[in-house]
Amino acid sequence: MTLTRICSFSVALTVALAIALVVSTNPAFAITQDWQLGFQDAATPVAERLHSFHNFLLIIITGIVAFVTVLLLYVVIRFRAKANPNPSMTTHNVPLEIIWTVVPVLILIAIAIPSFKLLYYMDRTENPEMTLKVTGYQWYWGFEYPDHGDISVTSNMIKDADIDTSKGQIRLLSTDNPIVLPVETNIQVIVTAADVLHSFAMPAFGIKTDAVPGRINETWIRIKADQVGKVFYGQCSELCGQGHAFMPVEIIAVSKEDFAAWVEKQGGTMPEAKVTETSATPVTLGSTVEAPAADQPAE
Ligand SMILES: [Cu+2]
Repeated sequence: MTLTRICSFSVALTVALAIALVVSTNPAFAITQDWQLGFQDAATPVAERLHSFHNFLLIIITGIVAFVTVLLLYVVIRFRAKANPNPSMTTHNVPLEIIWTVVPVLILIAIAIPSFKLLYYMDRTENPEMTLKVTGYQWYWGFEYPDHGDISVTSNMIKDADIDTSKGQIRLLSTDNPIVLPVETNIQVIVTAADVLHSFAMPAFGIKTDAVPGRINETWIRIKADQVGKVFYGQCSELCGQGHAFMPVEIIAVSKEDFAAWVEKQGGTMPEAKVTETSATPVTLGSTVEAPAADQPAE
């Protein structure tokens, strides 16, 4: 096999691999599909950016793997004992050594800059319109809506025997109390745990945040407008004991109007227009968020 052939074969393989991994399916439900390649569809801007960062890295690593493979094959064939009976005694090549030091450094810088930008983007939303408090328990999730009259919802997995597929329930993922979130809303999510470590993960939202007893971690969600009516599933992602695999998260994305109706049904109240006084709520952690709703009780 000539070097040109090896090269073109590697390039073809690289392109095919990249296309196969980048192309994602378009599931009707926001869950992982059989034979799916790639991620679940992105339902938030964070997930969108994570996917494009992933695709960017995929191109870089595919290029590196292809380059190293071609180089190795070339060396193995060209410099084998039969083809090259008198090996060169060269031990140093200054320009080459500079290149193979500088190029990897440049590649790492090219990765680090978008990586840090994304990390800070994912960290928190500057203008939260509402807060969702998530608490991990052994082995279920508690959700509170402090801005909506302290609604509190406990979500347990539906047991296998009680799963009703005619209602669209999914084994190991459906819960008895799915939580409801509005689309097009900056939702500040604060995550904690009441017993051991858990992790609140929702693949379609691009979030996975550790739930640590005695501490509050923060993340955020803004569900895109075209996701109305979709049901999203996530799971605890920190080994938390015997029931770890049985504490799914089920979130239904609804329009703002439907969310207000749901809040009312839960016995909560929609917050009035936000006041501009300084927030006294500890959950804001010294951020520059707007003050909480006027009817939010002091904590
Ligand atoms: Cu857990």
